[in-house]
Amino acid sequence: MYEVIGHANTRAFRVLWMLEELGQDYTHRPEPPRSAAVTELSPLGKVPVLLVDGEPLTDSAAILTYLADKHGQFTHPCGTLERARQDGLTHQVLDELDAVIWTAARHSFVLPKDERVPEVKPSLKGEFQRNCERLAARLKGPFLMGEEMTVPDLLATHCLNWAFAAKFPEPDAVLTDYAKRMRKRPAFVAAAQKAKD
Ligand SMILES: N[C@@H](CCC(=O)N[C@@H](CS)C(=O)NCC(=O)O)C(=O)O
Repeated sequence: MYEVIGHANTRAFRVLWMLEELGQDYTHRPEPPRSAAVTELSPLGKVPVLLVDGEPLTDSAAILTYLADKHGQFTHPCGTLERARQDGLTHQVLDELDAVIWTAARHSFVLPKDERVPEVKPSLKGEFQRNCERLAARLKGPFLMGEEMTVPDLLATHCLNWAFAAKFPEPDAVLTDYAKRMRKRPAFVAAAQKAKD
């Protein structure tokens, strides 16, 4: 019933990890972004795409939220204050971590060569470090929301790993320890294996 489109070394990793956490069956098609197969399913040509009974869903945060709501795990219920706080954290991670690393990636290899401004990267690295401190200040327990792992934990851990691979400065001990703990989860390890297959 679920098919994940996009290589595990892209944001598709987030969806693979969530499906592993949920113990759901899925198939995986590691199609590259902007390929004909992806563009047919997603108007922007971006990955991940999740096919649910053949129906395409796009955007990793929307997909994780859908899966969490549908299976009643890794989320607070809709319409609660806790859910609004959880969604606030999701947006904080997207605005302050994802967007900053993505801008660095765009100016490294995504944009056409004549549109890249590599000089922006030191500024992005500084901004990322400050934003990590702001996220660490909101860490309430073993997970961002406290005792329960929720959608923003998957997004934040993925961003921290991505930043590490992109040679961004290491965040402070609080977030580094958090990311190390998250990476040890069996579902994370199973999803990471997909990147090596
Ligand atoms: N907000 C989207 C971003 C998706 C995205 O930009 N994916 C990258 C791969 S990680 C991509 O497909 N890039 C191709 C492009 O920008 O044209 C999400 O979280 O799914």
